[in-house]
Amino acid sequence: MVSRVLEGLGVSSTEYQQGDHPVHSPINGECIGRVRLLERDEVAASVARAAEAFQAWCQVPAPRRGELVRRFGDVLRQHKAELGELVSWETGKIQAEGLGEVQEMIDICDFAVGLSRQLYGLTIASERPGHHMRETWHPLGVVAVISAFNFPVAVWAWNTAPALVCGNPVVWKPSEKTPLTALACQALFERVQAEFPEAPAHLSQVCLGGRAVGEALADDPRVALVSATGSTRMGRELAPKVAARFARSILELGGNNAMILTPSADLDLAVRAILFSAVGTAGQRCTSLRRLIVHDAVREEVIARLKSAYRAIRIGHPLHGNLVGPLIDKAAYEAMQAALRQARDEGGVVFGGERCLAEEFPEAWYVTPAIVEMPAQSAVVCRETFAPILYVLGYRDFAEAVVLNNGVSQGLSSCLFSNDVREAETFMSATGSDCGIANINIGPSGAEIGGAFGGEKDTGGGRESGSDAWKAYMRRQTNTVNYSRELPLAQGIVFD
Ligand code: UN1
Repeated sequence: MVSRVLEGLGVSSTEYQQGDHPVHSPINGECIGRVRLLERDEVAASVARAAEAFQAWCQVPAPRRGELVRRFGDVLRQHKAELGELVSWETGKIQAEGLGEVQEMIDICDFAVGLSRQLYGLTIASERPGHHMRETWHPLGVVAVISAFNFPVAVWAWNTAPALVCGNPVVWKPSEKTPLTALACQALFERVQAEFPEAPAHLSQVCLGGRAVGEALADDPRVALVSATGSTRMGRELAPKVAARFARSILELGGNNAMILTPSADLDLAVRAILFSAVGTAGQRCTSLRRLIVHDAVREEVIARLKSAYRAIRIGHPLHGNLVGPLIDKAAYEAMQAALRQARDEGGVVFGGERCLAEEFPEAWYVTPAIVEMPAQSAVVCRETFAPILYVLGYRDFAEAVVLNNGVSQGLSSCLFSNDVREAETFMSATGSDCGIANINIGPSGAEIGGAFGGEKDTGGGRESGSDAWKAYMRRQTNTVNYSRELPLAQGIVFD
């Protein structure tokens, strides 16, 4: 099944069958491929090839670079169904979400194509007569992308489509848990690249591997930008390496996203939003809803409605019409159980959270999503556990709810359900949510590509995808041009 999809996408069996690193599908634990992981010293050769590609690619006009990305978007449209299915096999995402992820790739390609004709710089008024000032944006250099298992293809595309139109080659280290989707993306990309004589070889490369490969990319002086998505722990190790050589990083690390649910909210809408964001993707999005901060006046009702909605959720094979698929692996299941034990120790009351379908899928890790009523925002609530656990906290006044929202170390996404304009505007103001994303009357997950995506504090501060995130992939140059016959100095300095 998976081999048919892989071969249809252009991945050869030597690439996915001959390594010693097994790839297991979280759907049923089956081994769906064997890949070879690179050693640290093999990474240098890939970076060298990318550095050479940069010399040619940075000279191709940006709109022409955009044309290549446009074609890549077309090829993704043609292969959306197969690539989406492969995402499901490799991550356990349900079909709609696997397809959604490919759609996110298509969307960022479209965005980047437009961008390829809009890499605008400023003109700046000079204080000197006969002078012009302006700002120019130039290609940056080799971009390394390190991505996580949960969005195995979209996050690469968020970075790669803008990086390419900005004139940079990309070296990609996907998660060791999801190398097959990476090989498929690379095969599709190479198909498009073959149509572009001006596109140099090795414009896009995949370096399969673990931590050593990520470190080699972070340490290599030819890598100008490292865009890394993963845990806060990973970011803490990686960022100092990149900073030590004054290169750039874009960090998309942990989230611990909250919803404040107020008494004026539309509860029907809120319950649906909670369900998608807390339970969708089996709680394995960095934007998943993890904390529900609900006003005491509606708390009992909301919990009762949630419990009945949770009981009705169809859990099972993600390609068979269910709403929740498996966790990625046994370690994820164990981390979830450890969090639930700790929550109980900290006074939490747990609903759900058990393993299920173990007879049908003994090698896979399906769980019932958990709701945990907590007496306070204790240690376990402050930690990101990548599983469908929703901690519920009560509040009485709005200011207290905002303090709880901001009272964790992560700062990715947040949302407020309210029909009170004062609360909504306060939440989005300087004294409101401290997160990179603050939504009103929608959940914290499922962002569109048009906005800059990322967060503050332990989330790492990076922004990628939409808005002006492209600027991180280019170097800014300030130009001052004297078209006069004099040489006036700035600040009125006379030097003669
Ligand atoms: C992630 O989980 O790493 O906003 C990315 C969302 C998706 C991206 C999530 N567009 O939920």
